[in-house]
Amino acid sequence: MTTMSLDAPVPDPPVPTAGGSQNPSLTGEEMLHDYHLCCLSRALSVIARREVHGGRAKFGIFGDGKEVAQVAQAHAFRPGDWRAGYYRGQTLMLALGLLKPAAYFAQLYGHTDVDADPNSGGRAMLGHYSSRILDAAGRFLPQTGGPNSSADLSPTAGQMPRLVGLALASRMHRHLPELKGMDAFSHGGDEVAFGAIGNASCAEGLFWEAINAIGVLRSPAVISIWDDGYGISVPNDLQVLGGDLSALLQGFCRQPDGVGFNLYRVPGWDYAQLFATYQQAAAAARADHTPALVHVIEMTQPQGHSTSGSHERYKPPERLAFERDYDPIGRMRNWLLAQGVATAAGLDAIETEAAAQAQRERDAAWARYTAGPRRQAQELAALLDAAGDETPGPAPLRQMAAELRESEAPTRKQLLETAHAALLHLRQAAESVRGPLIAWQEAIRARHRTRYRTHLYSEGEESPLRVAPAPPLYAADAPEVRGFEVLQANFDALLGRDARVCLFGEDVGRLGDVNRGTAGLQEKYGDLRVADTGIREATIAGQAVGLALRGLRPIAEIQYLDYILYALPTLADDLACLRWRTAGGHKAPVIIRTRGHRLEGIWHAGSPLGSLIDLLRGMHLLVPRNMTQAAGFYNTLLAGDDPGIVVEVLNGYRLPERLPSNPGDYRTPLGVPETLRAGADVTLVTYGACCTIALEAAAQLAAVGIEVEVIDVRSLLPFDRHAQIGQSLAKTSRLVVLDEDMPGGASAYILQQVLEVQGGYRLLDSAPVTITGQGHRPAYGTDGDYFSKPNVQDVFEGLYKMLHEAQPARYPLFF
Ligand SMILES: Cc1ncc(C[n+]2csc(CCOP(=O)(O)OP(=O)(O)O)c2C)c(N)n1
Ligand SMILES: [Mg+2]
Repeated sequence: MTTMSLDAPVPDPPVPTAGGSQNPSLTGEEMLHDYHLCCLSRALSVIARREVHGGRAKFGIFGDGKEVAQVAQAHAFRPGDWRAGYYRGQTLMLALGLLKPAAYFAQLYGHTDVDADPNSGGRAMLGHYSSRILDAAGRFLPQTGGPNSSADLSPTAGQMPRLVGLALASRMHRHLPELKGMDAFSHGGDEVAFGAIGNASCAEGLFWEAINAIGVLRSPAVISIWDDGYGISVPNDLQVLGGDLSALLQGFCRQPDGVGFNLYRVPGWDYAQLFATYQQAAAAARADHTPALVHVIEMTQPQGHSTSGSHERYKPPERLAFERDYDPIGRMRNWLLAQGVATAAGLDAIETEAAAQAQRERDAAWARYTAGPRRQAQELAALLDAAGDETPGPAPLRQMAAELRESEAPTRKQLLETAHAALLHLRQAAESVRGPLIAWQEAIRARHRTRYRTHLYSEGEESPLRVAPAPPLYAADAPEVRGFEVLQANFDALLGRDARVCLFGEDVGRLGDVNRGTAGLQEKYGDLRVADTGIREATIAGQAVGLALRGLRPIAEIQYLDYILYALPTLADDLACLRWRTAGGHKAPVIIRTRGHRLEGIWHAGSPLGSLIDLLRGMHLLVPRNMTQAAGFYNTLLAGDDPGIVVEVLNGYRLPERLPSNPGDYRTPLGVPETLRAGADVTLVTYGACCTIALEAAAQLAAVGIEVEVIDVRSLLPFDRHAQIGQSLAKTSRLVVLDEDMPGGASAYILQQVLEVQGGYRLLDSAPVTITGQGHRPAYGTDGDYFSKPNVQDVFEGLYKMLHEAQPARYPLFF
């Protein structure tokens, strides 16, 4: 192992040797167990590749070439520690006892039974590992009894932002006395978060943003870079400046004052050095929260990058020769022999047994995976035979039944296509002939929906949809205050009553946020619970994800809605789909606080809600029109266990609102619109800052005899759960959607919900109308706003024209 300091030059890669390193402090038996795990893991990779090439699975990406480092690393884990890795992590997962070989194959096949594939319930392809951290009812299981793995994702470096929070949680548990007693999540902050990333993925911004944040936050992460020289076909010198990550990382090296990382560089085939490195790195991280970066060099990819392509096409012969020579398992074997830990015959026996075990596990997983569909194929075949007995021209049905009976591994797609073809053939047959087939088809479809559609949101007792709403209460002499003061009082109440709540973001701490919603709270609750962060939106989101996974209740601020785009990689790919992609195995009840809609110019007046609705399914997307509503949403979300975003109205912080007397307790319901003005002529649906515009326009329209019903939807995800808008249409028969997003943005979603989901089209007497922002970005200044965003006149004219069309004599055009 090479420990580097700032003034030491980066050493050359050590000259590889067959051995030479000291014996790790492990027994021979433990070392042979590790060797067995390496061989087993390799055999899994080899067999899995064969499965893909044999057509029994669709895609494979494996952990071969990374085995030895991971068995060595596993010894540094302690109960309560966390993993945030990527698709090469199978050996570590095996070594930690978090992955069973049969589960590996179940994921390869796409087995939707979570008992078979606990990583993802058949929803993610092979290589997306996680340990289940929730019970069947969706409540957190204790985390301190063993190691934990967060849930992998495909976008390279996407695991890094979450690592910030996983590591920071230890710091909070250690330093906040009010968190004592959360034994299910931490033992005094002793837990280390182990990250892993590929060499090429270190070219991603998320990597640098995350390690910078971890360094600043002095949090116990031990980050491994698995360096095999390539990112698919692109070598290191095209990935990172100079091609050497250790050299680039020098600036992160620990300083004499203790800030910074312990840096290590170690070959991926040197079991003894790897063991010693991880022992040292983890011990320092655990003791005083010093993070570490472990650059593991000279790793290999014996089978190439994945099943889609062969590395012989782009790796030069010398590199391929090197990879053969430095296969870590071969090197470990030689070392074990040189150390006298085992004989060649003993190691041969381990290799043979590991390969046989892998094959047995594969066979069992395949049998289990195919059993259900095969049984269903037999059922369908029997139904087709029965239908054939009742129909003239049964030959096509007999043929279909025969094919089903022969099929070794039918898919549900194949079964349902066959049922459809059979029903088409039987379309003239009697109901009694088709009925059993239709019933069978419906049953399969219903089960299918469960297989793939559940767990997008919380389905348990803690779902925020089950949280009872509660109104804000007002004392008779309740003062009118500025909007931000309503928020501030509410956050104060939340922080005061629940030690798990923490608030952080850019300028949130000392300044009390740019609009003063957290003013004075850092002084009261300390700089760990009300914290300033660097300008790093993706890792602000990731920090929240990691903290929430470890039982805390983060409210993370993205300073302006326009800048949420920088956080979207983490919000969309990690947070929003977390519960779904683990089939209910994980949750991270993060609250994102942000502010948006019209203020000034391109980057402070965006309202890209349509895009967010698309990307953030799995989160609740809330668009309150004032700060009391916003505070009520925070309270509802905190009482539930789903992630959500609250978009506060940027120009509302200084507007007067009455100060509720029950801060922290009033709760705005999710998916329940509020009618702001009753009217019988037109239903005007809107949200956020547009509510003010809508009410002004409605007042003007009332003056000419048009009564507008103004509905604030308040919550885009979920949307109007009780079809209140449809009820309004039953009265008015006319629908206008007012939205400052672009044409066809959130307004198109609202139309889809009202017209299609609620069946509102049946109630309409006029074509529905949308009044939206322009297709360009919002321009600067008063006039820029007027011509970019919908204004009161636009709304007046839009609604008036609608009524003019219906009753031209009564409403003559005058503009
Ligand atoms: C954001 C993103 N871009 C591109 C890809 C496609 N991709 C998958 S793996 C990979 C190479 C990663 O190389 P490296 O980080 O060195 O990891 P290795 O596979 O070599 O272990 C690429 C480009 C991706 N998954 N995510
Ligand atoms: Mg690589």
